[in-house]
Amino acid sequence: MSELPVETRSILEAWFSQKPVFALMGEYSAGKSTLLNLLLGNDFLPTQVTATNMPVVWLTYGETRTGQALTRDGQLTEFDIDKFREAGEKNVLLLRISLPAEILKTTDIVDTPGISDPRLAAGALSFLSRYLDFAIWCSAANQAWRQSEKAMWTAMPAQLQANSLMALTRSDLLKSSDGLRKVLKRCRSEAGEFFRDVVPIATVSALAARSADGKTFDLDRWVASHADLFLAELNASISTAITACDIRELREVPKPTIVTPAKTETKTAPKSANPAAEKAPEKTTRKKPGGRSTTRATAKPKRAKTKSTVAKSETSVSTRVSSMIASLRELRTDEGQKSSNEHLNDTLNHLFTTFFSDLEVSEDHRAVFARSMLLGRPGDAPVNAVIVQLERELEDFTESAWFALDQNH
Ligand SMILES: Nc1nc2c(ncn2[C@@H]2O[C@H](COP(=O)(O)OP(=O)(O)OP(=O)(O)O)[C@@H](O)[C@H]2O)c(=O)[nH]1
Ligand SMILES: [Mg+2]
Repeated sequence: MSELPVETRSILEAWFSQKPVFALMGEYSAGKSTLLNLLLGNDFLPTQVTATNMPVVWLTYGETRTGQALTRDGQLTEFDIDKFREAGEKNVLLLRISLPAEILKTTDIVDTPGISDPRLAAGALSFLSRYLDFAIWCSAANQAWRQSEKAMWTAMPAQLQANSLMALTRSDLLKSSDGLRKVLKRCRSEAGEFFRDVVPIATVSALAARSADGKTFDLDRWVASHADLFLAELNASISTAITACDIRELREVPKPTIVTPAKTETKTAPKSANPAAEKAPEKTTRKKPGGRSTTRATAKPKRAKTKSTVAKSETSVSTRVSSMIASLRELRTDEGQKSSNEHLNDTLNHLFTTFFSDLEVSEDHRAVFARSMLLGRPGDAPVNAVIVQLERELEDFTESAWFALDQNH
């Protein structure tokens, strides 16, 4: 596909310069739009607006629902998003839609049409990759990481891959948690080098775990869908996208806050169903169009430099958790006085993903640990207070009766 005209590129550049942007990508019917609904927290879009025969849809924050169609030659035309089918015709490159969804205050999201022919996908989506911080590559867990997917994704630029996630969608269709573990292991081994991480998500179950108004949750179902792990990983990618921007001082973009159900209740009402939804700015001023940082998101996101890393496989879960507590104590001593909690956030991400990559860890442990880690995530709290809280969570976790029982199995 030929290079876009300069007018079109400068419009895309202007949009890209405002906020982090990530795309949902994957083959036909991989579950991209369903995942988008989960992230938006509401069915804001008319049905099928993101169906396969639609152009790329770029979602951004707006108090009211509005739509603009961008043609390849850089013409922008308003359209009624309830009549999106008409807008998708005629040389339209992408549709830009503003919606009042919390997550869009922090990041723009691009939904792409699923195309199973790698040659077509390369043409249809190649223009987009330079305007993305990362992508979530959706791959159906029951037939994950097919050759055609590999061909499409590995053609993407390495810097886009570095902070991207593979979402194993439809993970509920696998008959057992053992089945999921095997698929996860295979995908991490075969595709791990092309992604920051591979995470499962049973999107339909996660949607069902949340009430229609998005305010109450069936906690057990929510955790079983892996939604909390998935959202934590997504927030880590968004944080990296924000952090990697070297003009960060010019704007106050808060770290996304993970919102999870409260620990002690079985059903509760989190403040928001969305990641990255809290304390987001009403408007952002990253940089003028064309002034994008060149250092942004070019390197693989750093893993935290903890002094004691968590041992794998051969040690017991309790030893691993103790090691994590020790890591946190060291961090408390070394980092606690710093005003920035960036390093702590990195460390938590590291501990979190280390624990979850450990295939020896049982589902129950994962669920409890996920909650502990998420509750310990720093917001504006002083770093030391957050660490102390997290230490307590981990200690409670290892001292609980069921944990001891499980250890004796
Ligand atoms: N069981 C199950 N079904 C799912 C899940 N996620 C999506 N689906 C179903 O898969 C079908 C396709 O989902 P979509 O979200 O439209 O997929 P898509 O990738 O956007 O599809 P295209 O845009 O057409 O490429 C729908 O019937 C969804 O309900 C999941 O986690 N579990
Ligand atoms: Mg779709």
